[in-house]
Amino acid sequence: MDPVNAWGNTPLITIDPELHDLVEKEKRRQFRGIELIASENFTSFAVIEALGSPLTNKYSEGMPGNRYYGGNEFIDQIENLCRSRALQAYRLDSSNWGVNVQPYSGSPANFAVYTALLNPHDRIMGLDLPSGGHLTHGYYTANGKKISATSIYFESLPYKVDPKTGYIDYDKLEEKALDFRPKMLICGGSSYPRDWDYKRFREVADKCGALLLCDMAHISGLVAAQEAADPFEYCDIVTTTTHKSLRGPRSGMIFYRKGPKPAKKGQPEGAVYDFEDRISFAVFPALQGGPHNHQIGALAVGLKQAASPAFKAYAKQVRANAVAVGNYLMSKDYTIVTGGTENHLVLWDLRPLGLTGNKVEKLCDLCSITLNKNAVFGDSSALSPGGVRVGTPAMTSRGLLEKDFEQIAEFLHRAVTITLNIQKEHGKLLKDFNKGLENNKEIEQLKTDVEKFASSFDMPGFSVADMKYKD
Ligand code: DSN
Repeated sequence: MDPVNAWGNTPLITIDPELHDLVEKEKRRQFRGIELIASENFTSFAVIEALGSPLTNKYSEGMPGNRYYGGNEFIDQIENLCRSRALQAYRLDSSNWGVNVQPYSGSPANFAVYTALLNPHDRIMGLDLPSGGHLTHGYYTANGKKISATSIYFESLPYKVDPKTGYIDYDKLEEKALDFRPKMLICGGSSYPRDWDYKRFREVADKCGALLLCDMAHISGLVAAQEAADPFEYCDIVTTTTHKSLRGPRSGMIFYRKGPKPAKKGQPEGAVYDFEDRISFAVFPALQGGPHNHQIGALAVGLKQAASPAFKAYAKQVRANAVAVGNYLMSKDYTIVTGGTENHLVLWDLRPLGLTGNKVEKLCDLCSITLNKNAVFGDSSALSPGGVRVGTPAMTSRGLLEKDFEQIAEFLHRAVTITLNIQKEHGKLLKDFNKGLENNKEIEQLKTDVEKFASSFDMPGFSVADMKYKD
């Protein structure tokens, strides 16, 4: 083979067997495990095909029709297709709403919104991380350590959930907001199992003159399928990732209002939204370079799939499956934050059992169940959170129904029982606890049962028959 073909057209397995082997191992892990991380999903073969396409080769700084590089006639069409599908997915009229599909993911999308619409040190309010909020909504620790860049460059004051009910305390939020007078109020979270009262957020935002941003990343698939309340009705800006419940590639989007502002007291007649130029300028050139065109192309495909009736059925099933997990765990007398769920996740408070999320996460990992430790309000340390988050989007993409999720909940019950037994026998200290994990027959049996169960379901995105490691 000539040098160009030898370098450029030889398959991965030949060029880099080491990396190929690791990809095959990861495919096996995904196929044989139970994936319960609430922010993860399995995307489709078509999306992966677009992600792995030569669209990755092209630079296209700027916006469609106005680029800093030549050769963008097809990239322009792809980005425009993606933008119009994004508006369609959320039933938005292009005269009132626009969308930027260039953010690399959710955190850059949020930071672009702040860069566009705030000045350094402006005040913002978002849901506190231990209450289920996201880092990028302004998190800093109880002793004032600024963790998120949002809290470094802006002044943030969190609102919280009611410690008794686990629901957002809207009255307290309003009281705090009227004192703090944020320039931006943020709704949306990472581990909040209930829907959002956007109307109430709007009222609070209006009372203190704040912009209202919704980060709908976790529930964007549910919103598209109308299986969750619609943030577009009340918010000024909506950001999202695209790989969670929306089931697309990893990427980010920013939706913004445009056109005339609704008439309001104290506002000049004929006022129009000025978000569009400010947001595109913040995404590029302020924060990002070339858009990732392979992501944008793949997102266009994911959005097309999300517009199908099958996606509506999927989103409905995601919620039904989360309810099934919550009900099963509560039937075993476990504590589920807010006593249930209205979306794709269940937040399991392990503190009444005397367990930490770390230990349960670790034990589940050993049994091929993937979930994550998660703070529960009232936790004193973010490093040792008191709960785990259980999400249903990924396994629902593999076709699992309520009865299958009851089986998953039964596996989780076994995992927690084993964790408790090990802690009782070996002690709470991690180094002692870890000894109980070695050569543990119950863990081995659970792993066998989990893998047998998981591998009986279909796998989107890649061919099981072609996998190098199947068992
Ligand atoms: N990492 C995501 C999550 O797990 O919720 C949020 O960015």
